[in-house]
Amino acid sequence: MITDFVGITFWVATASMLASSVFFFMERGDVIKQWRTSLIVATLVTGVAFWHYLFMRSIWVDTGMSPTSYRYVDWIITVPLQIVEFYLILKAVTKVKTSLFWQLLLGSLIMLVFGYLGEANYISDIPAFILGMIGWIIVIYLIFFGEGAKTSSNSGNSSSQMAFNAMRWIVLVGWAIYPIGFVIGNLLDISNAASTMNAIYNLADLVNKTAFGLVIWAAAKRDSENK
Ligand SMILES: *C/C=C(C)/C=C/C=C(C)/C=C/C1=C(C)CCCC1(C)C
Repeated sequence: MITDFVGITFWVATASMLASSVFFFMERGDVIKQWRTSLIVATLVTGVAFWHYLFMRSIWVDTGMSPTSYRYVDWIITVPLQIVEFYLILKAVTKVKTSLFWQLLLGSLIMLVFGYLGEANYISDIPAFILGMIGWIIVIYLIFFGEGAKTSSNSGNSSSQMAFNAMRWIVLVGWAIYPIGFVIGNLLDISNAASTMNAIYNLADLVNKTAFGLVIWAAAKRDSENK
């Protein structure tokens, strides 16, 4: 239905996830070997999201309810894959401690598990939100000040540093769209809270999955041309 604005955002996100997947997959052959896995993982991120968006969209259009479980199942797969990307783009050019990967993973899982427990009403929204924020802050700390930041600045590869830098700003600014959606959908008492929250989450996924992959693609191309 054309009057269902939120339904349209689900539709656009579905199409974009498919288009991005095809693009990243096709481009993988056009970059040097070290970057290929990163492009394949970018394909997996948008591909897994495409799959979930097919279901999320029909739940929204058919029932008018938030597809909370599908959304969190999608995030619990795609966010760790993006964490893998941070690790891979460093590993493509330098030595990285595997503990960095586990710490990033732990932070992102704390964020998502508490977000879900709040949205699915297993625990109250405010503690869920605060604990979720702590998980996100752990990730931000690691990539801006901790082990991740150190490894990137010591890598001596400008393409990898460019990608790392753009990706961490996506995690700071792009990821900030999600807690805004959570607050609007769960903490504020406004009308159309569920619609607004879903439109915001859909926009956030577009930025954070497609743009995130594009940044990796751009760095991979640049590094391949320099070789
Ligand atoms: C592809 C999907 C992505 C990148 C999903 C990211 C999700 C978040 C950054 C969620 C963040 C949240 C908080 C920081 C606080 C608690 C509520 C959440 C789970 C919405």
